[in-house]
Amino acid sequence: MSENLSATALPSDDARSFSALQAKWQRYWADNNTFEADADDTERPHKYVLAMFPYPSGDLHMGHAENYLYSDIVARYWRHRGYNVLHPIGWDSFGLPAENAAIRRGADPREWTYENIDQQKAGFRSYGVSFDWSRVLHTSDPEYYRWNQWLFLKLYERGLAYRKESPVNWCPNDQTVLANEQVVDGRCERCGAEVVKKKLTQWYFRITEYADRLLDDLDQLEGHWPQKVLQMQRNWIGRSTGADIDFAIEGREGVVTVFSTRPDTLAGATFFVVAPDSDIAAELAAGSTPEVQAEFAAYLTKVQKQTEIERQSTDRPKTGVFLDRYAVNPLNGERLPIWAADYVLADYGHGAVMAVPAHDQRDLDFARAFDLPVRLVVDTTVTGGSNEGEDIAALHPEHTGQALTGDGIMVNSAELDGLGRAEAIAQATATLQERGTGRQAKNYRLRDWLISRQRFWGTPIPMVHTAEGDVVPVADSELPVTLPSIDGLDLTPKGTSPLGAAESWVTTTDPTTGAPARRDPDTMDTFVDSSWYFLRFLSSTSDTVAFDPEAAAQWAPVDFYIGGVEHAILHLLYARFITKVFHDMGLVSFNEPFSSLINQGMVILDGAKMSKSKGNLVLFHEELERFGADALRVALAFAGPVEDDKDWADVSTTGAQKFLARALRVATEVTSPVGTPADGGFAALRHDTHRLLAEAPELVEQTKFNVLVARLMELVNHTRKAIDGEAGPGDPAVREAVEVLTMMLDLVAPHTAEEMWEILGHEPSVGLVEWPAADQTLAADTTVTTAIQVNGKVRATIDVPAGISESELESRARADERIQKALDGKEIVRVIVRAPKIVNFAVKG
Ligand code: ANZ
Repeated sequence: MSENLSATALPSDDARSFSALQAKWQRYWADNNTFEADADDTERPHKYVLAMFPYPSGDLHMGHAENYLYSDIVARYWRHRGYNVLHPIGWDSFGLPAENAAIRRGADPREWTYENIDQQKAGFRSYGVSFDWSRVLHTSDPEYYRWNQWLFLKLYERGLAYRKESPVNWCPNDQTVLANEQVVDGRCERCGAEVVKKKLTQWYFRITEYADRLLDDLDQLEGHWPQKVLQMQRNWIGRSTGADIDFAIEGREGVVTVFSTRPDTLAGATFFVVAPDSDIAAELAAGSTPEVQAEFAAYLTKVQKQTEIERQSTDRPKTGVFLDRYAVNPLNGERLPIWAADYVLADYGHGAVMAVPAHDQRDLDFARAFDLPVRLVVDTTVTGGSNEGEDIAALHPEHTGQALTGDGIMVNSAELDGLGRAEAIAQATATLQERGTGRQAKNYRLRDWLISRQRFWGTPIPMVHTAEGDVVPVADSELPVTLPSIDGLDLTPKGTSPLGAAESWVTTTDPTTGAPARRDPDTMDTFVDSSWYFLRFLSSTSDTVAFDPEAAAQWAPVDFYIGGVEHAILHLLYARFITKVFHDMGLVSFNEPFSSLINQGMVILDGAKMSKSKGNLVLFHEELERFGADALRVALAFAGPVEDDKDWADVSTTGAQKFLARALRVATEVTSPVGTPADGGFAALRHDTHRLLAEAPELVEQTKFNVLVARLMELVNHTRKAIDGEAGPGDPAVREAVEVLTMMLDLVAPHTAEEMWEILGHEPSVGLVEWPAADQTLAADTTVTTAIQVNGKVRATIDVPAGISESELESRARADERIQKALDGKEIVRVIVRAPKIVNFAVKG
């Protein structure tokens, strides 16, 4: 046995003894690489446990303490169940905060980033998290981002990475583009500045090609991911089904297509609307009168200042410009006046709509504002209709201002008359298809993923611009394209990438001809880095592959993934997309990266979110120093259900410390030798021990960590009583109870558990010891009825556990009110206890 700290430092309510104990075991784990996954062991079943990797924003905070505690509990649990467990850690270390900090300090983003990473690494070590430290990765290392570049080129080869000019979300403060996902309520997700639209040429990943699979495969995750996250993903992808319908335009060659979910209502179209900021609007206006051109230009300027949210909100007056042009209804040849109006968006569907005011509220509002006709084509008052039995004349939208969007039968629609909605849609689509003026279509809210950023601190895009204006890939052998030094570079945002000014870096040669060329100066969105990092952990040191498909077959997908709900859309959607691409490349056999997902709640203080600006931060390292890692871990685990927010004001770290001291003390009091069989030991305690063994797996697998801690506290109490009472410290059931307690305590308080294990006479590490199976007979909750007699006469009966001890039974009998009455004023001469059936008090007087 090595130095036995607890012998001298007990009782351990004193934080210093905990800190000595922490240092001892953290050194042991580091020296022995205790928690490395065994890459060569294919015998044992595998578990891949992962918490979303951290951004190195400074010291670890209480949110980290919570998140990585949970993944640690799960990782430790599966080791105790005999699994080969992978629980890796890395850093998502590219991104704007490092760059902004570097600009403020006039320093290199590398310095800030790697200093913070070192600090967080030390934090995790002193928190006792059982990571596999041999697989650490940092996305800002060339060894990592080289594979981002490889991924980019693979996507490019497959036609999934492309460049195009389009209106993009532009953050005027950060001076960079944002993906749609990074715009929240019209504002930059990072800095809160109002986002504007700007036309730029950018790189995109064609995620829309995977829209159907991204949507349909969510069904596989039902019951394994939070319902809320599944719904958010579904809404984000936003699939609509309907038809594309082609409209000819008078005085113009070719057609303009609209997407409609209601092709059945085509006969009810009374006008046509184009998005003011679409190419077609500009073209139609240009072909119109000078007055229209002027009015349109003024309107467009106004519209461009609006956010998408404003444009879509329904409670503002409708505005628009009549372009003095006409579209032709492909069904009946009717002329439809064309308007440009901001409620139609340029980048949804085709940026144009056929307006059916009777049955679409937005169109109706517009028609009423500009006095356009409203023609009813669905009668919703018929039997089975949405307004069954009402008067259709009274319901006419022209008068009520309420569009009739419900079900009914078709009217005023020639051959469709009399059909219900589904048949009418099918029939209308078939007719359009026959005539070659329409076809079935699906439409998505999901847009392609804009991945280029005009910033320094990210993965350089591995493409080269030739003198001829071609854009060609960097040869694979030339990877990585590493970031240059920042010497002489101005990183302040200017709207173009700072890399463009690194002349010697930008200057390169055309990989095929050797002619002078220039590197693409943009870097990748950091969500590219995190879209596949969980696979890199499988081969984090390889310089020949991004990840080894065989290792992926062994370990992936991730069995247990945990992180904040703020990643419900962005990160998870991108990771799902890239996984599907890898699947199509034949690199992985699965379609979904994360088999189960948990969103933990937040750690708050006095009901409010903690923040630096509010000055209500609870600092991780301060809590750690004051209470020790184990007490912090126990307090957090005990604080409530995983998904709930935890108010630090209600969390008892001192209570946790006391519990740990009690646990440690019972371990020191066990006197039976190692290996003593528990058979015949104190029955009540054996029952408690085996009931916990039977219950614990379900508690952990259902992430009810708080309940598990409560059970451990009970077992400590029961053991304490057994030691002090009838059983005594030498009873083999006491050793059994303390050993089981130690193996389970390891999930939440690993330092204390290691120490107890050693005190009990075992070799470390308890973290690798398999839990014994519960003896179901001992665990069973059988109760029997005991008769309590006074001088041989039954005065009461009580139900007790079959394995109850004699002392326990006697004290329960004494506690019974009826017995207390019967004994009142009498002297007890003798107590006869025959557990569990009879208690008899012999009394005098
Ligand atoms: C005619 C019609 C009649 C429509 C009717 C609806 C009801 P979701 O379900 O969100 O996909 N639309 C198409 N492109 C648009 C754009 N770029 N900007 C604004 N609105 C657009 O919505 C599809 C419906 O939204 C389409 O179906 C179209 O209006 C409109 F009784 O076509 B509908």
